Amino acid sequence: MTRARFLRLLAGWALFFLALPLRAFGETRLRRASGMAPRFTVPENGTPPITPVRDFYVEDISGVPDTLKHGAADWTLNIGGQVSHPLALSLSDLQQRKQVTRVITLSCIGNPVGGHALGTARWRGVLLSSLLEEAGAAGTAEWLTVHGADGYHETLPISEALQPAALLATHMNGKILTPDHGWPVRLLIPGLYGIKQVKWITRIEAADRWRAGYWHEKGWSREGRVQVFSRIDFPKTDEWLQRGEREIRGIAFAGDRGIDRVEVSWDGGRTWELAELEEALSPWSWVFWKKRVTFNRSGHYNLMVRAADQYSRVQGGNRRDPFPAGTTGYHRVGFRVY
Ligand SMILES: Nc1nc2c(c(=O)[nH]1)N[C@H]1C(S)=C(S)[C@@H](COP(=O)(O)O)O[C@H]1N2
Ligand SMILES: [Mo]
Repeated sequence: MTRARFLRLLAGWALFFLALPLRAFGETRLRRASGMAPRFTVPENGTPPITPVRDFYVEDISGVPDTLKHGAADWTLNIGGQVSHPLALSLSDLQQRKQVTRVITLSCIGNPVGGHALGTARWRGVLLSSLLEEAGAAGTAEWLTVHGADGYHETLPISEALQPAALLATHMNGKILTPDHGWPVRLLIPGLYGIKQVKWITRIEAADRWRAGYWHEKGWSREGRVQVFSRIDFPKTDEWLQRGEREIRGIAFAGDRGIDRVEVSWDGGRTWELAELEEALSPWSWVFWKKRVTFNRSGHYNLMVRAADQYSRVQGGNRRDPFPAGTTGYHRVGFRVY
């Protein structure tokens, strides 16, 4: 080896080792910025219309707050700020108000393509609009900041909070909320991602100023509007199917905008075929799609799905990271027929 060649090699290795910590630094920075990690499991036997509480994904910044781990006899919900009649409500005050039930799908903004960090439940509670009216918040205030007992807070436009299905929920699928899903009270506002759906609520403040929430400070979306999402549940990746007639299926979701259509493609997105839609459980829930397919030929198949909402906004095809505004991109499944 010549001296020049040796020096060049040496320089190359030196650069490589110098670059290693830099690269690692870049990656942790990215991970810290986007660091949302919803916990979910993939159901074995398909997706039921209503997600059982034990299978419902969980996401929060530091778990159930200590103050709520052993009951909450003295829990109070304060509604204040720019209101004419500040309210301090106990849990029984809240339960004496008119109760409504809404089927609403909740999705984490960190849910990946094909992911299960979304679920649908029957939420029962009090309409947020009725409490805001009672407190006289509809005047000058434009924003609502909602605080959780863990220090988490989020701000949203009052107009969102006044929509007819926005709920302060105390019950999920007919039972009192479990601690990890926000007992005693959590927010549910159709159309918005989970970042806005504050759990363990202690205080709601009407204000004329917007305030950055926990995830927005880390670079996530300010509005948190749900993107059009669709997923293939059957077949699964690498599954083996017997030849013959089969029903492929999955779900689609677009927040409060409703699903207009779902299409599947077998050729990587060159051509699309309509799938059949089941009736939505509610205007705020996911929709199930299915399609009867006859597989005459054995071999490998690639299936892709996309959806459009009722405003004809077609799901984006570019596979974008969930950070910062929710994922786009088509779910693909490769499987075999024998
Ligand atoms: N108080 C509080 N509320 C919170 C959070 C949190 O960390 N603290 N996380 C939010 C996020 S990011 C999501 S996706 C949903 C998840 O609700 P779940 O755990 O009931 O599924 O709660 C939201 N509400
Ligand atoms: Mo989330």
